[in-house]
Amino acid sequence: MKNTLLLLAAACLAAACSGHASLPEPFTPGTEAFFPEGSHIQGIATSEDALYASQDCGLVKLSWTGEALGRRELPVHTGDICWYKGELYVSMALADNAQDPLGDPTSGKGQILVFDKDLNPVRGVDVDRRVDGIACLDDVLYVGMGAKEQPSRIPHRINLFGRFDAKTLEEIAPRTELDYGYDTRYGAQNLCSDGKSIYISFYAVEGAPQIAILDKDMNVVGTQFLAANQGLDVMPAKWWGKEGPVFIKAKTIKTKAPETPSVTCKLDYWTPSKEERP
Ligand SMILES: [Ca+2]
Repeated sequence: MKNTLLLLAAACLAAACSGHASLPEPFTPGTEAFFPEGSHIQGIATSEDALYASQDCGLVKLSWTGEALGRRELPVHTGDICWYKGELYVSMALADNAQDPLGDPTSGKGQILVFDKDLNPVRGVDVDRRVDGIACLDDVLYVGMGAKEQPSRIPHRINLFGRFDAKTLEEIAPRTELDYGYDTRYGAQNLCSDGKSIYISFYAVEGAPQIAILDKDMNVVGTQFLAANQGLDVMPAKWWGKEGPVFIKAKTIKTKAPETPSVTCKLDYWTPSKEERP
């Protein structure tokens, strides 16, 4: 009996040391989770307990088996999101679409809003530009601020990024004019971090890598080919493989029928290809 218990303990220890919890199955949530008249998915954020998604009109919370756990409507353009130390950070654009039908992200103002795990507002700060694309690394929020110069829908090389203290939301560094070597349309779409690097997904020009990989000082250290403009995040570390971080990306599934609009998304995993990892 004693030997059996010892063997059992050894087996449990080996399982704990070797590894990794099984990844949740890729899934497509039911359409009831989303705002049916909202936009495509703008961003996703992972916690161990839930998966969050944003549409232009608000936030959505899902279980890892795809159940709808809550929604919060927001009055202005809700962009990319990130989860950090138990809070959900949201990049917002305050542009007036009636006056700005082309949706140029270099006009208008922005906000960074913070919510608790149940989507209750906690704090926020105004920003002098629209913001979209948000990730946190070492208590610093990295935030996309669109193209440096208008009109940003025209292919351009320079996009602006800001850095903010995650707790106080104070801007703590000079803005970065980022050129990762390729033209982009609009600014950053999604930012995420594996705790070491920042991954930025762009609408890149044809043939260019869509992902720029930066170190914490915002130096470009690599690129990857992946179209992921509707939500990209790193899975919590308990689900990483031996090769390192596992990413999750969202692709919107949207019906266009005006009488029965609906939105959901297909969620899939992705791992950066080795040769292009920093
Ligand atoms: Ca993000």
